[in-house]
Amino acid sequence: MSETPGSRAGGRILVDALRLHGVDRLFCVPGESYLDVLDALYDTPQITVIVAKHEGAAANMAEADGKLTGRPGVCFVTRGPGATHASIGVHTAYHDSTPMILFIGQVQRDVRGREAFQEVEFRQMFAPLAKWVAEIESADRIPEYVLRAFQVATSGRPGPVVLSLPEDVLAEESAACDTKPYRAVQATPQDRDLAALRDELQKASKPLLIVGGSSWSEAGCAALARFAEANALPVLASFRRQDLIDNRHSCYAGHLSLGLPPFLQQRVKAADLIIALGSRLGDVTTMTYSVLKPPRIAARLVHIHPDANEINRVYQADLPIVAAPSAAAMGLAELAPVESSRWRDWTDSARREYEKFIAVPEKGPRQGVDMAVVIRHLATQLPVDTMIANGAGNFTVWVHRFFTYKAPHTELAPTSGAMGYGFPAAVAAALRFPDRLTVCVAGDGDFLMYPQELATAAQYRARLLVLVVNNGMYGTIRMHQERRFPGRVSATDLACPDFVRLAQSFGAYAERVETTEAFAPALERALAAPRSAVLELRVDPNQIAPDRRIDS
Ligand SMILES: Cc1ncc(C[n+]2csc(CCOP(=O)(O)OP(=O)(O)O)c2C)c(N)n1
Ligand SMILES: [Mg+2]
Repeated sequence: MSETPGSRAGGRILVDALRLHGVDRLFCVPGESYLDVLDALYDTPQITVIVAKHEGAAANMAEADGKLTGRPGVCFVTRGPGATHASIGVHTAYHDSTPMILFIGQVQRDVRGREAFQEVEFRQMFAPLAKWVAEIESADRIPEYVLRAFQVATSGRPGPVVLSLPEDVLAEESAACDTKPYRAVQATPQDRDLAALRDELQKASKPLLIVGGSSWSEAGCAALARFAEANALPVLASFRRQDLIDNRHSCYAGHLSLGLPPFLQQRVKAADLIIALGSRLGDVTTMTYSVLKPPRIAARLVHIHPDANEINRVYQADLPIVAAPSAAAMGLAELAPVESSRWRDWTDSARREYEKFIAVPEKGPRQGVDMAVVIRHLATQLPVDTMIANGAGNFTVWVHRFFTYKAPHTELAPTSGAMGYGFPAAVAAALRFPDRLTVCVAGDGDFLMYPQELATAAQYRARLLVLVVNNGMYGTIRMHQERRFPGRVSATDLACPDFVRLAQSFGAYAERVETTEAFAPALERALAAPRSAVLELRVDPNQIAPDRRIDS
């Protein structure tokens, strides 16, 4: 301890700063490089420390926590090995515009640049992955850097910040003063922007609202629904932003996802006014820029985005508006509705097409569990605030098509397409909202990225349900392989463990489900279990997508 009154070790200054900025939980894998932080946490009961078993999982957990709360998810890892593992969560936070801060224990200052033990130059490593990356070079400046990290992560287009912490900076004593708590700064639309948008609507005959982006508030989502309803606007969700409007709403018309069905392609192409609200109109949402062709789309374009740098980046907007999506939605909901009778049929037919699309197809798989029936069952039987988490793989096609998201902050799905995201995200969700149900739907390949996080779920008593969709392969890649190199299966088979025994060994409730009929009773038993549950669903490997088989 220091003699100087008011002097604190860097680790203590840092943890005090976290508290001051409202952090109540962090995810980590420990390392000797940040012992001073761990020591300060020892007597900081206000911050719960969740120790994951792999930094990839810890970072995904922090990302999911940031996605659910709108406040930066916080993760701590150690030097090169920890940071390289954790980088996937930073990448996802960037693509998903999620506020997140990754703190990395770094080698001490006087050995920097010698390729010291586990040393990496993080400012270079994270330059293209993070919204901002910095190394704190003196304990005196910890409060300043941490405040800026929170500010950058949450303002404008939210995203990940990486702070590197040399070990001796964390041990250094300093009389540095705390800062004020951060305040997220968001742009609001100007009245003349809103009036111009209303003029655009008045001139339109086939308007379409494409919603996306992050950090929507519940009030923002409610305003979005009011605006759509008052103007009878069809609403499409950007890639993996399906929870912004209740999918049962009469204006909701579908999801701009991978493998976009022809009816949605045509709908987007036929619109004469696109209002992109919060969405970047990215690669997947636009079917690799084919349904909306840059630089000028056929329709008029109103582009509302929180980051001025996104405006005219790819698409030339007729009306650019810099505003946070929720603030924009609230402004739009206040506008006098325009006369919408001329596009009633357009909106109603969009809804009818969507409803037809989510009905269970008549032709199901030839064996095993029918995922369309399973996901429709979940959609109709689970509480409306159930959180659904997934990673990447063809199993997600069933989830995104047949599940109806009904409330904000119920979809935990990486727009980055990162396998392994869903399960750690679900653990974080179950810990954040223990009174809500959390369901992770994972492919066999997807789940095998971080199955050991069952130990984390058990350790912190997170209760969640995992559905492992077992087709014995990396189905997505096999699908692409069959298209380009038919019959030449290479590196896409999976040798799976016994998922039931694996889950049981971690103390979870587990069952194998082999038929569609067996699913509903197994689900009931799993939900009644007093701990986390894993249901392994055996599915037809040839049924590679809801409407496509490998063998025909
Ligand atoms: C971290 C990561 N590694 C690799 C990929 C490439 N990839 C995308 S989907 C996929 C297969 C997923 O397999 P599985 O989870 O079993 O789902 P399935 O497609 O069989 O339904 C792979 C390897 C990825 N998206 N992310
Ligand atoms: Mg699979």
